[in-house]
Amino acid sequence: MTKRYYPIFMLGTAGSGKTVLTRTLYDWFNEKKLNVATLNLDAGVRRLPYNPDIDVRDIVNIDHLTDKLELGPNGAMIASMDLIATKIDDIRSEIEYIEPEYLLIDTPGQIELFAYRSSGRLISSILAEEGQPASIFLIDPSLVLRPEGFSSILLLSMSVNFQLSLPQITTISKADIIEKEQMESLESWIDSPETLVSSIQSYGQINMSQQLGISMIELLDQFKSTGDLIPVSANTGYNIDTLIALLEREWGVRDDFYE
Ligand SMILES: Nc1nc2c(ncn2[C@@H]2O[C@H](COP(=O)(O)OP(=O)(O)OP(=O)(O)O)[C@@H](O)[C@H]2O)c(=O)[nH]1
Ligand SMILES: [Mg+2]
Repeated sequence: MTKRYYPIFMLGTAGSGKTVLTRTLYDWFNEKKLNVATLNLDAGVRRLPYNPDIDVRDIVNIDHLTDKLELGPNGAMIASMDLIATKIDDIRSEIEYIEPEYLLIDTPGQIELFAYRSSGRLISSILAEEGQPASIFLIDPSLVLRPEGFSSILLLSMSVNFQLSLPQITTISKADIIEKEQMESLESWIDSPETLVSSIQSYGQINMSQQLGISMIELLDQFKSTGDLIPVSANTGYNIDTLIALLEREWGVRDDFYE
């Protein structure tokens, strides 16, 4: 492994934009002439907008697995993750051969596969252990239209952080399609947990589920979960520099980013 090795894990719910962000960040590092590579961990993906340097589809053929084990699509993804975990030494050898300084790791759509099953956690810990890892958790804006959704997804992000123990930056993806009104709500929820609480309270008499929501928000506030939450757009490049600056902060400032 190179002395400086920064694995960056893309995490998030299905369709949140992990793959497109992998491509955008790859271009960003490449333009700065930094030594960057990509690793696709999604055995089920059909087409990628980047050309992965390392690709688990070379190890696992999801269609063969589905037929051989007579599995449904989710079962096949679980089996593929287990199979990848058994081949993790091959992936490590490929990384050692390529010697990237920055490795962008695109994870499969179903977050529970990667963050909650032991095979996913094993893969992440092995890829992280020899470098200075960071992770980006993407929140799909369509899931955070209401305060309940916003709090729940932040809790998911916190839970993933707890599972994987990776330094984590949380972003709201696809900022280019967030309507002005939604952005204003999001900004007010990010800036002040009290606004979130009052949005939940505004529904009328406090019932059990609202009380649960308020307790969740207090927990999120306690751990400063909205601290660095930023909207980004992989399509337009909006806030990508800020995202890199947050990654940089995890690693310690590096002058060559801005040469
Ligand atoms: N408008 C907009 N659309 C985006 C952006 N990023 C991703 N998308 C779209 O969102 C959809 C899902 O993007 P992906 O990058 O495949 O998401 P993913 O998280 O990798 O998806 P899975 O791996 O299937 O879970 C695609 O239709 C993308 O074109 C963005 O910044 N803006
Ligand atoms: Mg993807």
